[in-house]
Amino acid sequence: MNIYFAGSIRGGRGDKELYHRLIEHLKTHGQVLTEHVGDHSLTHMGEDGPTSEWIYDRDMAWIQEADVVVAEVTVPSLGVGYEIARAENLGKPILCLWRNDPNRRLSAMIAGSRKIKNVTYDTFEQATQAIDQFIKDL
Ligand code: 6K6
Repeated sequence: MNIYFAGSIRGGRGDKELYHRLIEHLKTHGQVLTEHVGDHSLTHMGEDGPTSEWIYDRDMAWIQEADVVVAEVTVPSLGVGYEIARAENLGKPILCLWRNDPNRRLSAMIAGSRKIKNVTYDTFEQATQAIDQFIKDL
């Protein structure tokens, strides 16, 4: 199974360690096309070589190839929102993981979409359980 994992890069790298751990878990289910999203050395500038046009073309091609899209949406990111919308238009199954925070609310564009499986979690184990259930239900 090809898995497209989306997480914030230029939107902020505060959750990069979490992305890395989620990607390691996703790899038990298939090939993660976007392993770089959990790369510790990748900063919020997200610029270690390729141009934005190259990144865009490659990521859009990977979304087309993906069987599922899993996004960690706690750190707001224009790119992640764009990828989710593209995946919706392509009819891909989408899981969005949102870490519970009483002081913030997930965008209604994600929380309100009937095409997205949205899961709010507190612990890492809850997030991985949500992934396992999402893949089991495909
Ligand atoms: C080179 C090597 C590793 O990363 C780079 C350069 N940057 C990006 N490479 C690949 N995908 C990217 C890069 N920057 C953003 N994206 C895509 O947009 C990822 O798939 C993320 O899910 C999403 C993040 O968007 P922003 O708006 O937070 O950057």
